Amino acid sequence: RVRPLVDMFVAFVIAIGGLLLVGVDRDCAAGDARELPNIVVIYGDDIGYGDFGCYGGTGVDTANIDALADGGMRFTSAYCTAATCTPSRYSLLTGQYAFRNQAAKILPGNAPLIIDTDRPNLVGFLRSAGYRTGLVGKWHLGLGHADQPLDWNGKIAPGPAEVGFDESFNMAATADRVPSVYIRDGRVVDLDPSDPIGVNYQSKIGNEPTGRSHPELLKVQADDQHSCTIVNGVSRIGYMTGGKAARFKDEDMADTYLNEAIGFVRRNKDQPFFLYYAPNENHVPRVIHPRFAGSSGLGPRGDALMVFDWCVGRFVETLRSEGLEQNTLIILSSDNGPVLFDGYWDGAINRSGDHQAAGPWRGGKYSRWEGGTRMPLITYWPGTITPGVSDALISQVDLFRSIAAMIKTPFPDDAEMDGQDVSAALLGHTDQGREFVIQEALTQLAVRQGDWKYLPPGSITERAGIDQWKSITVDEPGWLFNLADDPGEKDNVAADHPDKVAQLRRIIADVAPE
Ligand code: NG6
Ligand code: CA
Repeated sequence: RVRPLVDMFVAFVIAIGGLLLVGVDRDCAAGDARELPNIVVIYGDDIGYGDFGCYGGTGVDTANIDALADGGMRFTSAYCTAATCTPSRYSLLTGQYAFRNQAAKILPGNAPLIIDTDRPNLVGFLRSAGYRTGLVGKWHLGLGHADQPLDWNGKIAPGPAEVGFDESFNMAATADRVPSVYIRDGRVVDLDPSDPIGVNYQSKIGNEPTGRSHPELLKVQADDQHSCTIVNGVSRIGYMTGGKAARFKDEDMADTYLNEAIGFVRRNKDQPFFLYYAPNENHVPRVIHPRFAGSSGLGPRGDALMVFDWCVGRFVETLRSEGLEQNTLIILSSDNGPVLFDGYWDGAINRSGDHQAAGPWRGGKYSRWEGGTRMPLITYWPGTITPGVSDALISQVDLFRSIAAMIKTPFPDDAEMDGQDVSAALLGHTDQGREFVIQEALTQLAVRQGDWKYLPPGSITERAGIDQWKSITVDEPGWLFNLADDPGEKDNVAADHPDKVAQLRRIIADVAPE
């Protein structure tokens, strides 16, 4: 008669022990929503490999980011998928190379959504896995349907919500493109219905001054493409009318996004959350809040980096004060390489001093050279990630699959398969990342494998200083560089290594069949 009671007691002890184990061991937590780590992606804009102090940047004090690198993993061979914004962001969220989607090119502010909402993506995946998902900052992946005009004065959909974000506070595209307003959960913030918004990228609408007609009204002079409607003393790409009360002030944008990011964390701290925090810095126009203006000595571009660093510091401090730091993985990176002049005469070229925004690498935004896509990448998770520096080869297209592996939730069978599981490298357990990385600039591809970098034949267009572009032709059989001997990609050694050229060319042909 005593036996069942003993059995029950033993079972009870085992059950309690099991529960305790689950409580302390994150590895046992699969499927238990309460044990999932929070995940925050902090995604800078146009920030280059060499911009932060921890990557050798001089002239800008990035103490907060340097502290993340000191306490986490800092990667030296991490790549965004493309040298411009839209394709990189597309790949990060979908796990698909952007060149597979014709629409994944730099989008105007009134472009339709380019993410297929019927396919799995990182955000929807995390939501299904039990996460509360939030977007704060730059979107630039399109809004609305392709076959019907978008009404900016009603519900703006499909967009972030249909991609999987429970909460969103974002601008439509870039700060230099209209409409210059914030959108919260699919509706323009502070919109006065009696002053409806109109947007046009083909021809002028309304009778407001433009950069072309009224350059004397501008805070910063702009090139022709950036000389349409003036909002907040800055002429933009594209025309807009109405929405006066809703228009943003560039000077306040960083604080606005930071406060939204902090608000998201505080609201959702009692459940696992995923936050995609995408500040505007270092994209143009670089219109700096007075308390940071002049803080770097490098002009507005350096000042914008100071702003970014300060925001990162405040954000991490919030995680710390909320007691979330030990249970939050932060992934900090950028969407494409640096650019000094990008439409506005803000002094970035003249005032860059010794600061090498792309670090030791050639080129920057828009280019297939290393500077276009080799990005700063820091992963930070105190207590879980042991601090270090890693040269593991990583592409941002890997994040979806790697995050799925980290939270031990099966990667959907029907998800895009361009990404690989490099979670062990991201957590600092190994220096082994992917075998090769594909780089894209303006739809043209390149490949890096080990020390080798190969650019297939074709022409390259790149920004060549103020208001200029230059075209370079890569001739047959393409250009090969040995990055160990020649990090600046100056010395084409294709003729000496025909086998290497053929092998790398084959990688591109396999990944992207003509
Ligand atoms: C380019 C703009 C540039 C910037 C870029 C998008 C011109 C000449 N250049 O077309 O200023 O807005 O698009 O940047 O208009 S990105 O980081 O969002 O890709
Ligand atoms: Ca960008």
